[in-house]
Amino acid sequence: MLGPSGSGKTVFLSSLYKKLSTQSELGFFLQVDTGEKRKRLNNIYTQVAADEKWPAGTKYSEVSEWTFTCRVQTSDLSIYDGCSFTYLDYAGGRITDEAEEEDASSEFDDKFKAADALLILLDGQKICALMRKEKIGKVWALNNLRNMIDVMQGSRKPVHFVISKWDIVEQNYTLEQIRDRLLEIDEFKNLVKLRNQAGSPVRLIPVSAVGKGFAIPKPDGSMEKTGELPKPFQVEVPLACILPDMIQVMMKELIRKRQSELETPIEIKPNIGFWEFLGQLFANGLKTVQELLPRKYRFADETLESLIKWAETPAQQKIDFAERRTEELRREQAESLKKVEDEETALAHAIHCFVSIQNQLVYRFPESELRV
Ligand SMILES: Nc1nc2c(ncn2[C@@H]2O[C@H](COP(=O)(O)OP(=O)(O)OP(=O)(O)O)[C@@H](O)[C@H]2O)c(=O)[nH]1
Ligand SMILES: [Mg+2]
Repeated sequence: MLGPSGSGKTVFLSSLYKKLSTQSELGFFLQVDTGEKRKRLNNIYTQVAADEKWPAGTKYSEVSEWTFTCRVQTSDLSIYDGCSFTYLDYAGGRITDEAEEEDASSEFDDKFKAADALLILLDGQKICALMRKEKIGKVWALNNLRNMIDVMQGSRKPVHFVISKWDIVEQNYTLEQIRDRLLEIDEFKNLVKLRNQAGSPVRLIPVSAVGKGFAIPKPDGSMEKTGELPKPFQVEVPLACILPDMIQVMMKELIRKRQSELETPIEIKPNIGFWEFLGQLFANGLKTVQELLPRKYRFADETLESLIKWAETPAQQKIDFAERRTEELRREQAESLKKVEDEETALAHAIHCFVSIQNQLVYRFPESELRV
């Protein structure tokens, strides 16, 4: 997660954990790797929810890694691990501030290079300032946003933009208005364009760690708590988008490579199904694709198949059918839960849950998938 100071990384992390650490209708839950870390996250969240003050900004020397395991519980109460992911928390100044020479840490930069996916956190308050044409909004676009785009330029990894503090933003602006304004920024537009051309989805995902009515922005930029209880909004969505999108990128890459090896590339005709196309491209269809994928992405055929089907659905169609898909996906999710009996089937179920969450995003915010 790339985000400058004050953009909401630490609060988001605690709220994500709070929402996903207990069983819910989402179909999976998270466990953090150690008991100490669990207590730490619970304490941060308690401070967010109940204290007058917000947690302090993260210190420059504090770089922490949080490994979460995504787990599934079956009807006989057995629990299986589906997949795990690691979230990096750090002081946002590391991305934007000029470091003292001895401070410049290449170890930290290497962590970004090693990440499987990048999330760019856009500070909702700064976005509001940009919409109001205020100076801090312009500085944000010229400096913070620019720095973050620079970090991930040249990378082929999936990237999504996450808008923090949506509870504040939504009172004044729609996602459509914000998308249009961001696309006026050349660097932003170019990034989306390049990604689109490469067939890699880029999303704009609104989240709120605390939900509507929890805080009121003060003129000095601080947030006053109202005393309401927090209701985290869409904090699980960025996580749910990463894995399905990663597979999509990888599949496209495999196809591109294979096409370039062939003397006469195979055309994708509108009337030919994707499976037929794969069959023509790779002698043994899915089996060959499996062998070409890096080991950690060799999911069960069924899982891969449902992901590819979803990835190949044109964006407009996803929007048009989102409502109908909700029911269908819920059924598929219930079916995949029944089949859970080991780690592989737990992962398959987790992926079904992720696709359902992604579909919900498309339904609520059709403009979240960025296209230029
Ligand atoms: N209204 C609202 N305010 C939020 C939300 N999330 C964070 N904030 C505000 O933003 C401030 C900064 O959030 P942090 O999570 O500490 O920011 P950070 O990115 O970790 O900042 P550094 O640690 O300095 O890099 C908080 O103290 C809150 O005032 C949110 O979802 N809604
Ligand atoms: Mg922090």
